[in-house]
Amino acid sequence: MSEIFTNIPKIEFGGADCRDPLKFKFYDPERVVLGKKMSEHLPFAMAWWHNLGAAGTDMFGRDTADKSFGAEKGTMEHAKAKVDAGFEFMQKLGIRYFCFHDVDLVPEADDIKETNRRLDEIANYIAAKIARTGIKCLWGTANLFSNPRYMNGAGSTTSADVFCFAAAQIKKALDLTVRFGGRGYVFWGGREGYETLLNTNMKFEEENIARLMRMAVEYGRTIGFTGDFYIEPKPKEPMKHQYDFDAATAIGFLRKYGLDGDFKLNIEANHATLAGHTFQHDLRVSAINGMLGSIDANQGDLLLGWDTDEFPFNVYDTTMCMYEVIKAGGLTGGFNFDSKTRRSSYTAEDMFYAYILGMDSFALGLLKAAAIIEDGRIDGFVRDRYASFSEGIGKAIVEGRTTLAELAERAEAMGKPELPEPGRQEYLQSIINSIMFS
Ligand code: XLS
Ligand code: NI
Ligand code: NI
Repeated sequence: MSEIFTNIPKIEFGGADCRDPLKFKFYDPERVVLGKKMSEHLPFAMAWWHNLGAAGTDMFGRDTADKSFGAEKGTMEHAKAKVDAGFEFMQKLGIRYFCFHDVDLVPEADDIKETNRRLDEIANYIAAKIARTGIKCLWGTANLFSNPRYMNGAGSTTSADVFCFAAAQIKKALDLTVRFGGRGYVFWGGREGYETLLNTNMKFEEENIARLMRMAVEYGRTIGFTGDFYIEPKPKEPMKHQYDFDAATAIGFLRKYGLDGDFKLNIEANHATLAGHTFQHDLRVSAINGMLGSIDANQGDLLLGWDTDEFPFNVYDTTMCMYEVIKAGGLTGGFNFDSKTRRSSYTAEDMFYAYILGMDSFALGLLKAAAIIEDGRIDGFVRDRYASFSEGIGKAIVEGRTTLAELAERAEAMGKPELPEPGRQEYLQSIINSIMFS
């Protein structure tokens, strides 16, 4: 196998002032931050579908990038060329994980038996690369949204036969995930939702999704999958209403159906913002519920209402993300770049520039989040803000030693409370800026 990205060297750390576009400015894998190497804080993953598949096609135009990697598209030679390109790409960037859908790996055949045979063939090829490089799978998943049979969803489909095909794809994708050493298995409910209640039994669809997930857990545990299952919430797109709207909704669903012991969440930045939240909000909701598992690292455009899957650039967001991750004690999963280059960034260099941007944005976010934590003013402020609950009546409330009537009596005796302490948002934001730009 010959080198594919011949004009790209191994990407090394160059430092913030370095002008070489093929060097990291902030990601220095060996650098120790809060007692851990950067590379351990940041288990990055390459998304097979965007990096090796997406070639710039949008609703209005065809491919701009050439992702043939020297082979004819739609063939097993091309599937293998993608493996070669992917592993070379990851090695050159020092990325240790990848994420995949079943049909990212091979061209899908009409008959599922043939698709599975192709998957076995490519799995042997990938397993050999894994053995040689030590690069592993972060998570796998089944694409249960592209094929026309999933027009009404997979778990939420109206057809029991289609439900069987969803089960078959999940079973195979779990086999592959285990074979590739995967840490997790993702359910993104691509079409698990609806367009109109005039034709939809919402309760039944949700129950069926839970049935499919329960069967997946049962099967996964019998084949030795010890990692986490993840739901990846998203409020809409492609469906108008998607059942896993956001972190809070997904957590409620998992608890309702008793799946919370086996599942955590995979939070995607762009999905959180589509749900009308900040990325940090959905990370916090996950973390305080013990459900923060993995992250799909990208960013959206707040002026656009869809999943633009841009490479992470906004360092305020990566900083607040890393602040949440550090406080949660790290991830059991990692940071998957569910991101694609813009349509006019169509060269191989652009693929590398994009990952350098994303990795640097998270490295910088890590450094700044560590600085915020070490500085202590933000954490101290939040802690002190609730001081009235540490003593007197506040303590009695927290410890459950009082009643509504007692509190009402106390309020009446006071007549009128003092205003709460100021929230000081602007002061706190200026602290963040002074840390960000020092
Ligand atoms: C789409 C999702 C998808 C999942 C994997 O919006 O982000 O790419 O991550 O199916
Ligand atoms: Ni995603
Ligand atoms: Ni997405």
